[in-house]
Amino acid sequence: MPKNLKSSNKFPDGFMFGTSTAAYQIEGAWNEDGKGENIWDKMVHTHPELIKDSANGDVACDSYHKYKEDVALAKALNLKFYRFSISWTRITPTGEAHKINPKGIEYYNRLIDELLANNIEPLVTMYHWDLPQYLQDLGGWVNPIIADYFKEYAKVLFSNFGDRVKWWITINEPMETCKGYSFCNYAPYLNLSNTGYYRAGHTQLLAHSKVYHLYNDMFREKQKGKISISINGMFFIPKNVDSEKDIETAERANQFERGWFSHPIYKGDYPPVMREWVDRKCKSEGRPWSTLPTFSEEEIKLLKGTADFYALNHYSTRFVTNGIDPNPNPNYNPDAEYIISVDKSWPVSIAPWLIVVPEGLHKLLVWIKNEYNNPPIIITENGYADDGRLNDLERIDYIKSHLYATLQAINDDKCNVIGYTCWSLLDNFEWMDGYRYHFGLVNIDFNNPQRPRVPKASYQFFKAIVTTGILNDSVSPTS
Ligand code: GBH
Repeated sequence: MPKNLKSSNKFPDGFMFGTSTAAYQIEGAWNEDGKGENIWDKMVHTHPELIKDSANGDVACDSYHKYKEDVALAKALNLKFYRFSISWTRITPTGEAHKINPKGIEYYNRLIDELLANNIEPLVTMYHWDLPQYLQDLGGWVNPIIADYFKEYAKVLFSNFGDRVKWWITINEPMETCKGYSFCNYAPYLNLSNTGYYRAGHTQLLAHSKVYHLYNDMFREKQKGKISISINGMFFIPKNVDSEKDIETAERANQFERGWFSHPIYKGDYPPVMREWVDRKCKSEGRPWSTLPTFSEEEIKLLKGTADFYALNHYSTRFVTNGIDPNPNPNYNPDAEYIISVDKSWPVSIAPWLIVVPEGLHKLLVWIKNEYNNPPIIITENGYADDGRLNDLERIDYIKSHLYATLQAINDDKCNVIGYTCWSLLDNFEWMDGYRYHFGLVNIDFNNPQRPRVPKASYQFFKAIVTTGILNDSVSPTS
């Protein structure tokens, strides 16, 4: 980070700041007030050994009971919006929309009203990885019928909350959902290899487009909201910038990582390079069909143009070179044939995958601008993991440098970034990593039944930026 900010240090008027969270990671109350069982409930209870320290989200931050405290913390930060997700099985315990749980509707009504009473806009994720167990038993996301269940669920949400919710995310990080079907990274913890991986993605894309059209057809005129899907991933940069091969490989890696879900939504179909590589590989393996499903002409038409803004979740960056990794990281799709590496100078957080490369965010924002015709972008997640310490200077550095990268993209490259969301307001349940990694601006002691909330140094730091819209000298980069 340069000492003197060359780029203007002021965010554009109207730039929106928020924080982000997800139902299973904070709510707790896993079986209260009629909530049904979802795939995370099921996995943590039947296979606790899969989660670090056998932790679970049964209580988590207890936000189901303490949501007013969370909103007060958001209010004191001067946030414009608060991103949270709705627990599908609180609304419909089995995932079937003809069986609604009124207490679930009441909970989110109270939360939304509390936010609005404090002048904070809700930005609502419909699905953040907690599929109803009943729908999983039907096959989960590899079964195309789940797209219709999702649409019916979305109809319940628009009908009940759309009068007050104007920002919607259909699905959080569809690529990560797929890893739960192929690489055993998350619930439902299946290993269906690339067939499961791509099928789960296909159904999610169709589910997203159905919900987008449902909104257009039945709700948009009256409710006037905006809808997108939060797309995540590493950014890949060529290891050797002078190598044509590395440049081509990085582009292919980015298409497999991010184009997989963005290309259908912005251009109508899977990225050509992905189609070509997966089909060729499947053919060489002697498979009768490609593991990457195909969309019908009609589906392509329905997919194209189904994002009102680009919702980007981003944490880290990698170098790539061409080739087949002799020690493949099971989290990366082998079909894309690239080898990842890192620069030794890049700081590593407590979470080994979260390596700090702010210039990656800058480059990624420019990539999105060029690839998808300069869409409005909201960064719907960005944040840093540590051990939960209150004097969290590394988190401050991370946020500072990533906000500076965002300013560079806006000022120097005219990227249309309209919002930034910090993951997360509170320390929370970090999926397979249990409570080892903390991402909050606010600390929670998970051994204390009261789950006391204690703001960290980064909370005060973020508050100053949110309040002034300026990344000013007192918060200028330190390194
Ligand atoms: C987000 O996912 C989630 O939306 C959120 O729920 C979560 O709490 C937050 O980030 C923080 O993790 O380099 O091979 O080890 C981030 C998803 C998790 C994807 C880590 C990449 C590492 C792959 N990322 N994963 S690897």
